[in-house]
Amino acid sequence: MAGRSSGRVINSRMSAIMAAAVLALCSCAAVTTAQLEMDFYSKTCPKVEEIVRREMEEILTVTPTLAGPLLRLHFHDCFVRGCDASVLIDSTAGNVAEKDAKPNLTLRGFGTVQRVKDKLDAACPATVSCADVLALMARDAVVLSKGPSWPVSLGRRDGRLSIANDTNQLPPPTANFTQLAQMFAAKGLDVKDLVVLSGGHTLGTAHCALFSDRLYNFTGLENDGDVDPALDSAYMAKLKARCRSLSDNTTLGEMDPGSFLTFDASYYRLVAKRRGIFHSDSSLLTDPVTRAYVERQASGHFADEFFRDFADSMVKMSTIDVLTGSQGEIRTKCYAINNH
Ligand code: HEM
Ligand SMILES: *[C@@H]1O[C@H](CO)[C@@H](O)[C@H](O)[C@H]1NC(C)=O
Ligand SMILES: *[C@@H]1O[C@H](CO)[C@@H](O)[C@H](O)[C@H]1NC(C)=O
Ligand SMILES: *[C@@H]1O[C@H](CO)[C@@H](O)[C@H](O)[C@H]1NC(C)=O
Ligand SMILES: *[C@@H]1O[C@H](CO)[C@@H](O)[C@H](O)[C@H]1NC(C)=O
Ligand SMILES: CC(=O)N[C@H]1CO[C@H](CO)[C@@H](O)[C@@H]1O
Repeated sequence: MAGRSSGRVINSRMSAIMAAAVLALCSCAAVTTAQLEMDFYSKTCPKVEEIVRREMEEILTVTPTLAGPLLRLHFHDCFVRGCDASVLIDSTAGNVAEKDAKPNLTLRGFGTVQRVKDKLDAACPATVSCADVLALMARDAVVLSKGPSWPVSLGRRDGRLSIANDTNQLPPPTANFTQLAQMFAAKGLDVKDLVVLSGGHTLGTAHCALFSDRLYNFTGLENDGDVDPALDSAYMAKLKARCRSLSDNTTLGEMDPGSFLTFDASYYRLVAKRRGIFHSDSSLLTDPVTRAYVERQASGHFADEFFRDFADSMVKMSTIDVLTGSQGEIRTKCYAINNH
């Protein structure tokens, strides 16, 4: 704790020095940067958190299965061009956006983000960014699924670019530990963040097509025996009964069967039993540090610790490369950049 807050003091001092240096060097007064703040909207939209929470309660009451997708949207946003709501932008005639890249095919919840944004704009027009809306909705999705809460500092600005190719910064489900650790490090997240945030897979569902290589085509042979040896064989039989072929791209499986709507530590029990759904999940057993964390959590006695860790890592993830100050814009429609 002490380390973190003194780090923040040093950071803000350094950014003050850097800002002074930038001002001295150029006349680029047009772009100013700032820190995110807890009370960023206290004067301009004091009820922002209340409004988001109330909408989220309604959304998840009607459609509880949206908790997972809304958490995942924030993850995909932050890993690609920073948490700037670029994940929400539609492609245009001249540009293929992130949404239309392969990893997007399975994203959901876009409509509810706009619904919350519209509610906020009715209360405080053109004030709250879509990026902040995503960060708040992800937090509330976890809270309302009985998971931990965390403070969401605000003041993110919305980006004006969304490029399909940039989604290659998202780890694929086939990733091994080395790739995962590298892709997280590239976003300023460490191996502990990796094992902790992977616990987000306690919520939601996955398409067979994203893990059926483990059942039928692990080495490219395309037959029933070509299976991932890292997957528990009893569990494999269950998954094969559900995902009947390599070409099935419509069937879904619960990632944490039996409690996929509840945020808890049971993900680690699954992974420890070699029942993680993706190769990326099972690869957490191949590194001694992440394996130790998985096994500790699998014991079921340290859920409070996982909750605190998840909150801390989400605070880190939700500030990756944010735009602030006069960077970017406050979008009106989350799915399109503003017309100037
Ligand atoms: C470690 C690297 C990660 C990989 C390789 C990965 C991969 C995936 C894949 C392939 C899906 C299935 C999507 C579908 O078939 O519909 C998925 C779902 C999901 N992921 Fe991850 N993910 C990772 C990290 C994270 C993180 C950091 C979070 C959030 C903290 C997260 C939250 C989720 C959630 C909640 C779902 C369920 C979405 C739904 O129900 O539609 N994932 N992930
Ligand atoms: C796509 O991204 C990769 C790596 O991030 C980069 O090397 C490549 O040049 C990009 N391709 C295009 C067409 O921009
Ligand atoms: C992890 O995957 C990368 C890319 O596919 C590969 O080059 C590397 O050898 C793999 N590492 C291990 C330890 O399997
Ligand atoms: C099976 O795996 C190979 C090698 O990874 C790949 O080229 C092929 O497209 C896969 N087949 C299917 C049907 O996905
Ligand atoms: C799913 O598979 C069907 C039939 O194989 C194919 O026509 C369709 O384009 C696929 N959909 C996606 C999203 O890949
Ligand atoms: C939700 C969403 O925008 N899905 C799009 C993902 O990309 C495909 C094309 O690759 C589109 O058809 C989907 O509409």
